[in-house]
Amino acid sequence: MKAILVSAELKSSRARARAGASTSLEELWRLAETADIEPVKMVSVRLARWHAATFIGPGKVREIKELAAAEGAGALIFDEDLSPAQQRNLEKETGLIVADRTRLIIEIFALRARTREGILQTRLAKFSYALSRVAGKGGGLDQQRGMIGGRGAGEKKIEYDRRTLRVKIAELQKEISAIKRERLTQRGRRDSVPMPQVSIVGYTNAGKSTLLNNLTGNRHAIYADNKLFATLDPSTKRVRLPSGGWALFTDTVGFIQKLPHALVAAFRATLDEIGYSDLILHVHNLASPDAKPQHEAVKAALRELGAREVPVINVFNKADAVKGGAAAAWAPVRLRPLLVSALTGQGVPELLAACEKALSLRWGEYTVTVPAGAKGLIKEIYSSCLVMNADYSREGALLRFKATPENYARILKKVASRV
Ligand SMILES: Nc1nc2c(ncn2[C@@H]2O[C@H](COP(=O)(O)OP(=O)(O)OP(=O)(O)O)[C@@H](O)[C@H]2O)c(=O)[nH]1
Ligand SMILES: [Mg+2]
Repeated sequence: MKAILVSAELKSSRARARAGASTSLEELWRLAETADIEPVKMVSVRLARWHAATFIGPGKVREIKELAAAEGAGALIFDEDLSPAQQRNLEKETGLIVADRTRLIIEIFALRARTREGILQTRLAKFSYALSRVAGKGGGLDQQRGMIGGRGAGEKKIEYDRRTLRVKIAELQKEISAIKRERLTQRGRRDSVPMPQVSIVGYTNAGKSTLLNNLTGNRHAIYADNKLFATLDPSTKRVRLPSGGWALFTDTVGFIQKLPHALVAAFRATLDEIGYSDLILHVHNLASPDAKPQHEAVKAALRELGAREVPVINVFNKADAVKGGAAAAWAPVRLRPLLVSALTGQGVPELLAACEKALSLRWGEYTVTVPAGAKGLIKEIYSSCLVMNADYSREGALLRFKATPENYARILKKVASRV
């Protein structure tokens, strides 16, 4: 279906806000394409004031309706959130389907989710969004009628809708936490050796999945594509660090400006794990002219998730796609530029070295004598620690290694049970 994209701003808004609106509208264009909608025109309207009934006012509604007819468009998509009443009024007056950015993003998530957890989370976001739309006071006509003569039919229906949605939301939340628990115990079983956890985060399309594919040496391990929200479901891979130890890297859903709150809340079960990781890799797309606002949007999302305590390494990806100076124009890049290309592999060894260094800040140096015959335990130490020296004798192996204090405590316990 063809669609016209609309963004609105007040004439009094500052120039910088206006520049932001135009890139936001371009992003909306890509979002529409991702949802298999064919955008045909972008319209920015500047208003003296907001209009309660139709958001943009009768004059602009008429103009856009004519434009849609001329372009053969069947839908209008607004960059700003519309109230349920505004959406209804606009649909009535134009005869077109009217949606907003939030609804579009939720639809894309619904198209993209593959795992059971992702599908349930998207459904949860849909219901929460719907609930926020029936919960508003003074919204529909029916509701107003209900308010005059006691509990009218409209009000009863809204009460009913609200209750049904709440029940569904509670059911979904229960199911999601059950899946999360299951996932965590499975992972716990699989990785009885505690490895450091690294979360890869960043704006959608920054190259997170491509980077993890590069790190694992398998270009097709995770689906990566030039689409927004190509990957929604988290995947965790084992990655070898330069000195031989292993770490678990997790690629997850990307962020976007104005990410709907209902989605962040619904994906909480997945996103919370970022806050529990040992290190965050924040991947930036240097090839995007919006790298800086994207950086801010991701930082705001991390703050909202409460991941403030975790150390962050800023990674500037797609270095192959920018010519020399372009990257340096952006201030944070000058601080400590870790330029990489997930496509060509440029800068990846340096990135891994930086990860190891950051992770090893928590490591201590320990010496343990592993009794002879405990081959499995020695193997475990080699795979979860950084072994610096090993002396073998008849009594066993004297190992000097670096490890996290938790891992050392675990190893000591195992050694004690062998002697
Ligand atoms: N030129 C260039 N393109 C890259 C690089 N890394 C990724 N890309 C391309 O950028 C697009 C997005 O890459 P993804 O890895 O899917 O991005 P993502 O961050 O996982 O995106 P979402 O899953 O949508 O949030 C793909 O077309 C990649 O081929 C790079 O270093 N250089
Ligand atoms: Mg991805």
